[in-house]
Amino acid sequence: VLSESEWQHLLKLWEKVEVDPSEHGKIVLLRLFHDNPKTLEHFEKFKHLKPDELKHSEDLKKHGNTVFTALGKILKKKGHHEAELKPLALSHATKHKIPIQFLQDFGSAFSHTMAEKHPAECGADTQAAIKKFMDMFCHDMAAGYKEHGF
Ligand code: 89R
Repeated sequence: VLSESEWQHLLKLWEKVEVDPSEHGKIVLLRLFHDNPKTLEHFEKFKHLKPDELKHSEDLKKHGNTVFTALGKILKKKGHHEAELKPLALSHATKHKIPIQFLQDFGSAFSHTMAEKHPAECGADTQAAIKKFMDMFCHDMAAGYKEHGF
């Protein structure tokens, strides 16, 4: 469970992210594909692109926006995100078949990207809050996965 001050740190960071969610989403996804190339294999629309094409893909920006818009909606619920997570757990477990480990890798890529892009908003307190939030997200997604037998 996150404290009110931890949520406030995250919401303050998110104000920076929201200036350009597609660019933030793209950078985090590129980092994820680099750190764990298996994650890229799940994307029919990206897996055949060359590294340079991927880097400049408008479609990847679009997907970055999709992911970050969803993540922002979840974050703003400050833990009361059951309604938002339900469909996401369903699609990622049964349709996309994404292992929970990949969600954890996403959390690391997200945290590293934020520390790099927004050092002023990413002090030790905020970094700890990011980790807690991502752990909570993965834990709750895993519970949703279990309901669907994945
Ligand atoms: C894969 C994490 C995450 C991770 C996919 C992964 C794309 C929000 C991976 C398409 C794939 C593949 C698709 C299909 C997809 O379907 O619910 O169009 N994700 C779609 O062919 C996350 C996280 C969030 C998130 C969404 C939304 C959609 C979607 C919204 C569209 C609607 C739907 C966690 C931060 C594996 C590489 C909020 C990860 F690596 F992190 F585990 N998605 N996705 N995703 Fe995915």
